[in-house]
Amino acid sequence: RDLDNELRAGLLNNEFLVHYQPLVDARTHEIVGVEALLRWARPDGSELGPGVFVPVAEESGLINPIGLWVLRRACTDALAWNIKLSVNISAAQLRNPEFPFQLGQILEETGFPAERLELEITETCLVLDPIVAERTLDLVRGLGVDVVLDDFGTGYASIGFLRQFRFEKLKLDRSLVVDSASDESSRAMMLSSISMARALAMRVTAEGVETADQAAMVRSAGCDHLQGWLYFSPMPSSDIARHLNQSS
Ligand code: G
Ligand code: G
Ligand code: MN
Ligand code: NA
Repeated sequence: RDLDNELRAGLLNNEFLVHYQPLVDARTHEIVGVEALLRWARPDGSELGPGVFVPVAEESGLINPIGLWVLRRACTDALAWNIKLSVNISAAQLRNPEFPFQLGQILEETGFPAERLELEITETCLVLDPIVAERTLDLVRGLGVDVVLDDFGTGYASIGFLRQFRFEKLKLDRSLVVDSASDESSRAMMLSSISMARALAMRVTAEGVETADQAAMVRSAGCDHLQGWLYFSPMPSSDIARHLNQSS
């Protein structure tokens, strides 16, 4: 409850910020996109990550205005970058019937091209209320925005589930990437996830790539895009602009 009041004040007082982590092409290592990651710089000088406060904001519904703030901020920051932008969306946002219309409004206000935006959702967003989720995702796609299944390999997402929702992309969870470098059964699961994604015409990103060994393995397994500390850590928007200028 206390944290919830602080979050409410934080939104009014502009205490949130968005960092961006690049995704690179698995072959060329060029930056092909960024993932927007929310941070909270509190008045006492401490910084909190979304893992701590997003669950609280989800419970109170405050994630709805916070999530819209993130989208507006990220679409504004990334407007001049000629790459994809991924934004994480939580279950409560996906359940909000207003969401697709608010998203359309933000695209219009900021002038951000819908084809460059992707929304990252997790399977928990979908299992709670698959019918509402499917309708919302249809409206989102109608705007021209892609949908990405995040954290794949941590939960229970079945093949039927992937067929039903037809994601444009799949993100292999960090734990799967880490474990498959050392463990045979994790590697088998990763390889079958990738071939399944291919069969369904989905692109695949490996996240949490920290070592050259992991990178070699996920690349040879057929991942299209790589993300992780080996390449880039999350950084402020001004640093992204600098990296993009250097590589062009
Ligand atoms: O950046 P960090 O590792 O602290 O992120 C922890 C979790 O918070 C990740 O699962 C990430 O998907 C989620 N997250 C980051 N930014 C946002 C955001 O803007 N909205 C939502 N709903 N989740 C976010
Ligand atoms: O759940 P989601 O995939 O959205 O979470 C992304 C989170 O993973 C971000 O908070 C980011 O800080 C973190 N992250 C990004 N790259 C790495 C990495 O190479 N290793 C680890 N341990 N975490 C990472
Ligand atoms: Mn994510
Ligand atoms: Na993830």
